[in-house]
Amino acid sequence: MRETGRIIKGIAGFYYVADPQGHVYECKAKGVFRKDAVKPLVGDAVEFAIVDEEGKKGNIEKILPRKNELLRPAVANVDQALVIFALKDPEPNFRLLDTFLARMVLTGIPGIICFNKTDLDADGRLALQVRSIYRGSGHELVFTSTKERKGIAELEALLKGKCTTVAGPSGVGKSSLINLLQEDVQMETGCISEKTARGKHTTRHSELIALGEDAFILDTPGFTSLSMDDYEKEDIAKGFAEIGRWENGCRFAGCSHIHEPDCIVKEKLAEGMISRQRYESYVAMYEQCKEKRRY
Ligand SMILES: Nc1nc2c(ncn2[C@@H]2O[C@H](COP(=O)(O)OP(=O)(O)OP(=O)(O)O)[C@@H](O)[C@H]2O)c(=O)[nH]1
Ligand SMILES: [Mg+2]
Ligand SMILES: [Zn+2]
Repeated sequence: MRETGRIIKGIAGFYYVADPQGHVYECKAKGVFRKDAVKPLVGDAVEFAIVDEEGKKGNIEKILPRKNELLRPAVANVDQALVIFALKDPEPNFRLLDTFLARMVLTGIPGIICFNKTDLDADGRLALQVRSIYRGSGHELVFTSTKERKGIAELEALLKGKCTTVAGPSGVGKSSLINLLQEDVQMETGCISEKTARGKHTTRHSELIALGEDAFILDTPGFTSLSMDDYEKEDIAKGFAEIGRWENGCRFAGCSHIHEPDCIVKEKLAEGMISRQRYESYVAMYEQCKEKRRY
C-alpha cells in the first residue's frame, strides 16, 4: 500500500518519514536514486510503501515535485529561512550572513535575520549597530535571548503558518531557540551535559519539527563557509535589495558599482543610504566571483 508523507530526518541511508497522522516510518530509498537520480532531502513530500507496519518500516518509492530546494542547509520545500547569528560569542561574520541572505534572495526564499544572545549586549550597542547595517536590506530583523527568554513571542509570530528552515554558524543558539519554541521535542544543545560529561553537542543532521498546529521548523547543522561560485558576478547585486534597486541608474550598463564613474550606488553609499558593511560584502562577493572565472 502506498502512503504519502514527509521526510523529517535522514541519517546514514535511512529516511524518517512522517505520515499525515504523525506516525514515523524508518525508510530506505531503494529505487529513487537509480530511477530519478535524486537524493531525498529533509522536507521532501514522498510516496512510500509500508514494508512492516508493526516495526514501522517502509521504502520511499517516489519524491513528489519540490517547491524549492537549498544546498546549505540541504532541505526542500521551505517557505522561508530564519538565519540566526549571535551578537557575540561567536562574533558575527557579516560576510557569511550577507552571502547567505543573497543566496536566499536569489533563490526566491524570504530570509529573516535573528540575532540571538542579546543578554551579552547589555548596553544594546551591538544591536544598534546591526539595526543600522540591515535597515535597507528588506529582511525582517529580530533579536532574541534564549537565556533571558526575550523576543520569543515576536519570533513565533513570524513562524506561524510557515515551514521555516533555520540556518547559521555553529554555537549561535539555533537548537536552543528551537527548544524554546516547542515543548515536546528537546534538541540537544551545546551545553556540557553533567550526566554524560561527553562535551558539547552540535547538531549533525537536519530535522523537521512541528511547532504546534500550523508551523514547522527545521533544525540544521551549523556551517562556516558559503560561496557564490554557482552564480554569475552580475547576479550578486540582485541579492542586496538596497543595491539591486538602483539597477538602471548608473552611467554604464552592467556597472559593477566598484570602479566606474557616475555610479548611483556609490553616490547612495556616500550619502549613507547604503551601509558600508553591506557594500563591502557585495564588493568582496563580486571580486570572489570574478576571480573564479579566470580558471
Ligand atoms: N548567553 C547566551 N548563550 C546562549 C543563548 N542561546 C544559546 N546559548 C548558548 O550557546 C551555546 C550553543 O547553543 P546551541 O543551541 O547548541 O547552538 P547551535 O546553533 O544549535 O549550534 P550547532 O548545533 O553546533 O550548529 C550553548 O552553550 C547555549 O547554552 C543566549 O541567548 N545567550
Ligand atoms: Mg544545534
Ligand atoms: Zn554603479
